[in-house]
Amino acid sequence: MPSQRTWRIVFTTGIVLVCGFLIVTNAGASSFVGSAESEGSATQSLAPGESVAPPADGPTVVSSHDDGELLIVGTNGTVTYHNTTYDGYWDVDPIDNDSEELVYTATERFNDGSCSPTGSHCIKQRIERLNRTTGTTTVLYEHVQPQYEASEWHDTDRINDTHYLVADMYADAVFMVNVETDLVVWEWSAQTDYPIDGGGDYPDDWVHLNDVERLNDGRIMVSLRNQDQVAFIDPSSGHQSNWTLGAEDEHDVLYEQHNPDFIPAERGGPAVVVADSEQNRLVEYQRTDAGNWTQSWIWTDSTLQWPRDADRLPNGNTLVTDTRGGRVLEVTPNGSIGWEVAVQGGYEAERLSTGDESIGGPSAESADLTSRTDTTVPESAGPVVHVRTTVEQLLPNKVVNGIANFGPGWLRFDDLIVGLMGGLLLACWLAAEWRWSSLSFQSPIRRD
Ligand SMILES: [Ca+2]
Ligand SMILES: [Ca+2]
Ligand SMILES: [Ca+2]
Ligand SMILES: [Ca+2]
Repeated sequence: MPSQRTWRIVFTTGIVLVCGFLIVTNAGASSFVGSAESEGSATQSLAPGESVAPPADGPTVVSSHDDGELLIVGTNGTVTYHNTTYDGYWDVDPIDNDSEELVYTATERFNDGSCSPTGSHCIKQRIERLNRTTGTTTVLYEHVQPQYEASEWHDTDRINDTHYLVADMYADAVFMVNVETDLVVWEWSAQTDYPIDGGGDYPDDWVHLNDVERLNDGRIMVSLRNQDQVAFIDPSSGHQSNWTLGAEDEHDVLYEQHNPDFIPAERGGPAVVVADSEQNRLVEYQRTDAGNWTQSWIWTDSTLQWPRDADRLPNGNTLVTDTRGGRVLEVTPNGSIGWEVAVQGGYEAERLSTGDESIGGPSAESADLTSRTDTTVPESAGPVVHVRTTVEQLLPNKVVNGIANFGPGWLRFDDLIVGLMGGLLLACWLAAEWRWSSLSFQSPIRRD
């Protein structure tokens, strides 16, 4: 039996190794531009203001709700704008082709009831406009709702100066509001066409309606994340079930997706490019003449984890927000990575000067994009990345992504596992010390 001294050396060594691992793997990470491992390149450790190569062809705006950040990264990787006013920043869009003006949704949670007449937990949903040259922000629309597990508005689609479509996460609905009069002029509720015993728990996080987009033909496309599908609504005749992409629990098509973008026939569609989040991949589906959807493109690599945005740019590149992979990257038509910047916990990104989302981008089929499904860790990656990725790939994606989402944005899966091992080691040490000591507990009550 090893002596107490030997056991103490073992415990001390174990805890020093755990601390050393956490320090080494997180060195260089800052709150918004941290470190990322990329295919075929060494680990980048970027501080705000450091540049990445090759340069992008325009500034990129990125939103995050992990730490509540809106930032703009210049063409050479320099952070030129950074705002942390609110708890969460979600969709951000350039206004038309004027990249000086942006519009975004931002949320602020109140747990003291100060924004609610009923005194309960509440959330302020805002649509704001930013002039990135002057830094001036203007609240266009503000709405207070009760706070649920997932109640933040994730997306708006600007129709014109006065009208906005809102993806109402709280009400599981989509509506168009006149932001000058505050009047809602049109609304579609998911309850009209979907049973409440599908999706997530009703009413807490039933649909998780996370994206809305008005198509050129006037139809509205919405993403019903918890139903694993993208739905099409005709404002006059209603839900078009023969257009639905995906189906509940058909995870080989879509699995709790984010940010679908419609590519119309004039740019090689109809097609929908989408971040298939729980499958750790980006996919595109092409609409056939027979009225079916067929997969026309797929892209993933060993780093991609819970992506939540994919914008097809006019040059055929795809701008990707890799939320838990910790980066925003650009995938080129031949499937390689053309540009990359390390961003922890991003929600979505826009390349300014290329328009809103995938507007102007060609379909994968018409641009003959090369797919990629290889998730082999590159030789150049360090041993920590090899071990982490191997463990992650052995577990279901939903488990790994769920654990990653449980902690703060910078916390990686391996940090959590190693941290838990460290905590267990410490608990064993304390238990052993108590057993070795002469301490004993006795009841404060004595019975004569
Ligand atoms: Ca956007
Ligand atoms: Ca939008
Ligand atoms: Ca979209
Ligand atoms: Ca985008």
